[in-house]
Parts: sequence; C-alpha cells; structure tokens
Amino acid sequence: MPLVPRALPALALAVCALPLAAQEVPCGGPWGDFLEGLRAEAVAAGIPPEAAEAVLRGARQDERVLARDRGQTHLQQDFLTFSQRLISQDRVNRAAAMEERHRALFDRIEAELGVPRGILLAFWAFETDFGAVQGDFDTTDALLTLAHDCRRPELFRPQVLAAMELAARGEWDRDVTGAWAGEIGQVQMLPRDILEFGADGDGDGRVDLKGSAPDALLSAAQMLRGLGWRPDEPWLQEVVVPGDLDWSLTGLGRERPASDWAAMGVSPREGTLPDLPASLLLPVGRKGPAFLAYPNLPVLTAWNQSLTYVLTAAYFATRIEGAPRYLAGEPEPGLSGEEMRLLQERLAARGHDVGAIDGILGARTRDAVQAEQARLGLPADAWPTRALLDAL
Ligand SMILES: [Ca+2]
Repeated sequence: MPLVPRALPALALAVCALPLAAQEVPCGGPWGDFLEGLRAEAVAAGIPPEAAEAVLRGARQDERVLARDRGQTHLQQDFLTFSQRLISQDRVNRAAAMEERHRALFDRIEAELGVPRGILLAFWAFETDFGAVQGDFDTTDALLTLAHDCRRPELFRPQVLAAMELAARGEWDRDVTGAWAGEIGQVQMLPRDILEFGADGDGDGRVDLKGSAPDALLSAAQMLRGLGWRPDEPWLQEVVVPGDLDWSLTGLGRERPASDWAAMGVSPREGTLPDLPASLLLPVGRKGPAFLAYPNLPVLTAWNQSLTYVLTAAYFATRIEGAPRYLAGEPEPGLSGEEMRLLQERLAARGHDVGAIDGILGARTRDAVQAEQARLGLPADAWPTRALLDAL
C-alpha cells in the first residue's frame, strides 16, 4: 500500500481554491432558507444534487452543540492544571501498551512519513482515549448547526460541503456520530481532512476512522504531513532557563536559533539542542516549566487552536517517547477565570487587542500581558499575576 496521499479529486480542489472571507460566509436566518442556500452552493460547486441531499436530508439544529460551543471552560485551565488532569501514569502505561500492539504500523509510518509514534499516540489518547470515547452527537446535524451559527461559519460551512463530497464518493454515513464539533473517529478528524487525508491503514480497502485504529492513525499521520510536518525533527524539548534571561524574548513565534538560546544560558533537560529555530515557551511563567518549541509544534494546532491543549499533547508525546516528568518549579499563582476576564478588560481599555473577553489566556492576551509587564518594569514572561492585575 503506498502511503503517499491520494490525489485530490478535481471537485475538492475547486472548492479549496475558493475560500470565502469570513464576512462573506452566510449564516443565521431561518433554518429552511439556510439549507436551501447550502443546496444552491453545492450545486454551483458541482456537487451532485443527490449527494447534497444525502447530507441535508432530515437536518435539524442541535442546541446541545451550541451549548458545548459556548461552554468550553476547560480552556481556562493553565498548563499545569490541564496537563496534570490529562496525563497520568496509567495513561502513559496504556500508551506503551498501544504502541506495542500497533508497533509494525508505527514503524512503517515513521519510515515512510516521518511522523513519530509519540505524537500519534498522544492525540489518540487525548481525543478519544484510544478510540474508547468518540462522541455520540449526530455529526451531520452538528456540522450544519455550527455552519448556521454566526460564531465561526467560515470554519464549518466548508466542512458541510466536504461532507457532501464524501457523500458523492459513497463515503458519508448520514447517521454517523462523533464529537460535538463535528469531528469523527478515533483521532477526531473533520470532513475536509477526511476527504484529503483519509487512508486505509489495515488494507481492507475501506477508510474506517471509527472502527479501525490503523486507518485512524495512518490518516492522522497523512494529515500532519499534509499540513507541513517536518519528518524526523523534534517538536518540543524541556529546557532549564537561567534566572536572569531577557523574558521579553520568550513566547510562541519568537524564533531564534537554538544555539542563541544556549548562548543565553538555556540548557536542555536531557540530550542536546538540535540545529533548528526555536521559541522559548514558559506556559506558567518564568518560575514554571520551560520548553523550546520547534517548527513542528504549530502543525499540531490542526487538532485544536488552544495552545495549552497543543502544548500538553506535545509534551505527552515526549513523555511517551521517554522524556521525564517536567520540572514543575514554583510558579506564581495564576488568575481565576473571572480575574482573567477583568485583566482582559483592563488590557483592552489600555488599547490592546485581546480578542474576545473570555477568561482564556490566548496568544493575544499573552502578548498584551508581556507588553504591559515590560512597560511596568515587571519580568515580561507573559504570565499574568495578581500583582499585574493590581498594577493595571
Ligand atoms: Ca481500512
């Protein structure tokens, strides 16, 4: 079985080539009108009417999906809390058992695609507990509900069209179930990714992301390669930082050669530093764990936009591959969700664009925190503390 991604059908390319800007994506309005608009858009894109109908038939809005979408409070947890909740010794042990069970497949994926087993095992564990918990939402209704909702229609409307393309290939089960946000199977992939990267890992001639672990794992590896995974490169490495670093240089996206970090006194917890560009991440500030993130790390946001989630999965992947428990250090206490909202309001009042006031320490809030810390003469490590909140 060749592992190269199969060629995209011309139809998929045509749809991919015309991404709609967020403001142009229709949303809201009467449900029937919304479905009618989708039907028309599908026909215009060359999707057979019966394939569109196979997805739209019996469609209903799912209020539970909207409730979940608006209640993602776990995103407010910090890295220490989140990682300690998701990574137990039992989970590390089960990952080892799963690695043993599927070792031949992992060997083959690493040899041919360069995607490491630790990464695949980590996301398989986090997304569905190795396939055990895949979600019982009606996937078609979930996708349609989120495409109709005006929060992120630009993300979900193309997924509905991708589902129709899968239906045109005879690969869409109208009654398929999965996660509330429309992901399907053991590694939780969205229709567009299934269309593009779905693969038959067990060689039975079908792509079965729910029932077949080899299919799900190979598809995940294909997806990471397709999204830019650099074969055989590390993604994350724990480091020890000196007490007097210029903290304003830290944060995701602020890359410099790993050798520069070494010259500033940053040293690897184990092994040596690779010859790669690296960002220094301090998820809970300068007194907590420290990691160098390499170019592969952002590729992992395919599964989740939350840096805390991605960093935790990336770290778990290193644990599976033999890294020790991180040095937790003694970080300064963080803010509660309510305090974080208050902080975001004060940052916004000072002219910073922190995005939504949601109590989540996202990239823009971190940047604003770092800028204000520097202005106030505080260590600019992007970790918001009570002292910063009071100073603002
Ligand atoms: Ca298969």
